[in-house]
This record gives sequence, C-alpha cells and structure tokens, in this order.
Amino acid sequence: MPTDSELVIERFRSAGQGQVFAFFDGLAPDAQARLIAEASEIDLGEVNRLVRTLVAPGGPAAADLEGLVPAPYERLPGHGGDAGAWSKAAAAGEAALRAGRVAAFTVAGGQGTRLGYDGPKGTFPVTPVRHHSLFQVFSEKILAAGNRYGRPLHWFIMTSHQNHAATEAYFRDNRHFGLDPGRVHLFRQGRMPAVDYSGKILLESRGSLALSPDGHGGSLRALERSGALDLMAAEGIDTLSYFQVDNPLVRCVDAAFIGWHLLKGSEMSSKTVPKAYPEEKLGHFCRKGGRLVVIEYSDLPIELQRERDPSTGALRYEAGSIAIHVIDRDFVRRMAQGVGALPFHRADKRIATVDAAGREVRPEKANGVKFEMFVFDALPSARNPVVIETSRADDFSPVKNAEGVDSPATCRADQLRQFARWLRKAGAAVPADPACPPEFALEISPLFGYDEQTFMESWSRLATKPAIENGLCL
Ligand code: UD2
Repeated sequence: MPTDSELVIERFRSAGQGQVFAFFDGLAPDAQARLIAEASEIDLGEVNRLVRTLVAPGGPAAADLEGLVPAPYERLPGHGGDAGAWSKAAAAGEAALRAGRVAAFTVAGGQGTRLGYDGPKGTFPVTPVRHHSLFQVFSEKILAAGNRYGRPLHWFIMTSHQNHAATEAYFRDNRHFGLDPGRVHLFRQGRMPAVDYSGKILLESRGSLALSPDGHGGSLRALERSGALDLMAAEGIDTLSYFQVDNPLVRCVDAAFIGWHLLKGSEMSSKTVPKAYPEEKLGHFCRKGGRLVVIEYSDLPIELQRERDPSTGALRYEAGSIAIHVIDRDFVRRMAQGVGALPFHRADKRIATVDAAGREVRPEKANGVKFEMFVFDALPSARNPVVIETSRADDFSPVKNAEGVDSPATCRADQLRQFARWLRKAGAAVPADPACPPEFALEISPLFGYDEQTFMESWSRLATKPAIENGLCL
C-alpha cells in the first residue's frame, strides 16, 4: 500500500508537476511533512486549467469588449440625483443597522509590496498627527457606528497566511481598540501556487511551494470556508459592507449606500467616483450583454479611457470603481459554492524561487505568473446590482505607493482637508488648505465624528468651542 505522501507525490508526477519534489529526499522528516501538507492544498486540475488558458502560448485572450457601454449610476443629489430617493435610502440603511443586519468586512490579505512597508498593511500609521494605524481608524469608525445605531457591529477581516498571526497579535496587543473581541473575526484567505512560464509550479525553497494569496475575489470562498457566513446567519446578519484595508477615508458602514442596496433588492452594490483623469488606475463600471461588469484600467484601451461626451465634456467611461461594495450574504454563499465561480486573472511577477541545484534565486524581472480572483467579477452574477455615486472627498484616498499619487502624503492631506471641511461647516476658522502649513496639527478621531453628520452632532454638543489657531486634536 502506498503511503499518503507517496500518493500526493504520484498525483503531482502524473500531472506533470513532479519537480515540486526534486529535493524531497534530502529534507528532514518534519520539512517533508510540511511540503506534503502544502502540496495537498493544491487543486492540480485547477492549476493545469489555468496554465492552459492563461499561461500557455497564445493566452490569455484580451478582454472581450464587444458591446461594451458605460454603466449608468445613481447620482448624488448635488449632481442631479433624486434627493427624495437618497433620503429614503438613508432611512432604510439606518433601520438595517439598528436591526443588526449589517457587518463590516475588510479585505486585508494583500502583500502591500508597492508601499514597501514591512508588516500587515492595516498596521501602517496613517493619520496626520496621532499616527494611528489604518486598523485603528476602521476600529473607531465601527465602534462609533455601533454606538450610534445601538447595535455593536461584527467586523470580518480577511488576512493571508503571511500576515494572519501578526494581524491577530496587533489587535490583541491593542485590546481591539475598544471593540468587543468576540465581534472581530479574522480569517485567512486561500492560496494559489505560482508557476513559471512553462506552467511548472515553482518552489520558494527546497521544502516549500511558492504560494500567494488568491486575490480579493478569494474572499467569497474564504467567507464560506471559514464559517463566517454561518456565524452571520446565526447572528441575523444578511448584509456585508465591504472595503479595502488601504483606504482610511472610507465610510465603513454608510447608511444611504446600504439602503440603496436593500431597497433595490440588489445582491451586490458598488460605489463610484468620476475618474479624476483618464489614466487614473481605477476599474470602470460598464454594461455588457445586459450585465454590470468592471473593466480594469489595464484592460480598457487608453483611447476609450480618454473618450469624452461631446455635449458635457465628461469622460465617457467616467464611473471609476473604488472597491467599496455592499454584498448580500446568500449571494456570497452561492458564489462560494461555485455557481458562477469567479475567473482567475494572470499577474506576471518576480517570484523568489530556487534553481535546479536548490540555490535561492531572487529574480530581477518577472519570472512567472500568479493567479488572482477579483471580487468585482461577481457583479455580472448579481441580481439587480446598483451603482451609486459618492464624493471622493468623503470616501476615497488610498495608500498604495511610498511616494507620489496614492501615498501616505496625499492621504494625509486628504484627511486634513476632510477635517477642515467639517470644521468650516461648523463655523470654525481654518486655513484654506490645512495641508499647507505642516505645523498645523489637525486630527479628528472617528470617536468624535466619523462623518460630517456625526461630527456636527458632537461639535454642537461642545459647551465651549476649542481654539484652533495652531490646530486641533479631538
Ligand atoms: C484595486 C482595484 C482598482 C481600484 C483600486 C481602488 C483590482 C484589480 N483593482 O486596485 O480597480 O478599485 O483598488 O483602490 O482590484 N487583497 C487581499 N488579498 C489579495 C489581494 C488583495 O485581501 O490576495 C486586498 C488588499 O489587501 C487591498 C485590496 O485587496 O485591501 C486591493 O488590492 P490591490 O492593492 O492589489 O488593488 P489595486 O490597487 O491594484
């Protein structure tokens, strides 16, 4: 009788992936066991299908743009939207929050390579004065919203194998920033093996596979596998408010957005902002064959990204995707169980590996392919998907790069502008551009106000208004 290990090795050999065990015999028994465990995670049928369709010569096919048109969206009242419909939506969202039907959901499994920060991205110090982390900002927004609606929120956070333990320790060490630890649920996303350009699964070292997170689209199956969906069902939660870990401006739960989603009977809804300029790196909301799709910036020809509406001068494909969604729990379950399963995308990357002699190789240029799923690929399968406009200044300023656009500096300036806007609205005198004098120390904790409305309410309750010549920390 072959042992379990022999069966795994044989499975890989017959799939043409036997190279994974090239150094097996020289490994210590515990390292052998670890490699076998990693290998057992791999769905070889899936990998070989992806190699055939995405890596083999000729593939992948360019995105099919036949019949593509810009998607319509619900405009903000200030931009011609129906103010009555927006206030109905806000009321419906508030009722859902008060009934405890909504949970927050953050995807935090990415590797954050562009930022060059060592550690889970959520621990990055992002606020202008107190240098609070992304996770602290979200925690305080979620805590404050729970207090406001009289129902503490559950918060699901998807991590990766790489950053799970560090993320868990961070929350523990910081006492979950005041949240009930029983309502903060961390779970790991799935992994996919990387392959070289001939489709062979790469080793990261002699005794381990080159595995990487399966993309934010992996969140749908990870929510199912981790038991998060069952927990939601048991707690009476049917709606997830989804956002990315890199965006401290996001309204973690936005009543009007949740209300639009619920009132339209939508299974997955999205926020959009008009693209700031044609080359901005956002996906585009479009319609194709009667369905809502997101076409990534890298897949939409630049001529189309630059096309303008002759009457208004606005970009024709102006509806940018900022990766903020509301998702129905049962829809996640359906998608996770494979109905309308998400496609994988190919990403060419530099992948640390070993050579034929088992020596470490740190390539200078891309040497292979990683496979990732994108959550927005679920939209075409969703019933009545709705897209609503949001104001960029109130929802979107991601930290992606160490410098330049979407960097800690631009995000800091956007936070300062938001705080200044709220103060000005309340009648306080603040500099025209608070980001200009760097010594102007301004920061407002989400516990004081996490959006304009909650800020104004807290401000009006202050018996003595604070002086703000040199800044203000609330
Ligand atoms: C994403 C969108 C882009 C736009 C932009 C807004 C894609 C392909 N593009 O760009 O259209 O909406 O965001 O900021 O999504 N993540 C995981 N696991 C993974 C990979 C990523 O949890 O395996 C998380 C990651 O931690 C982050 C988010 O997903 O919170 C976005 O990932 P990204 O930085 O790779 O996305 P980006 O900037 O290419």
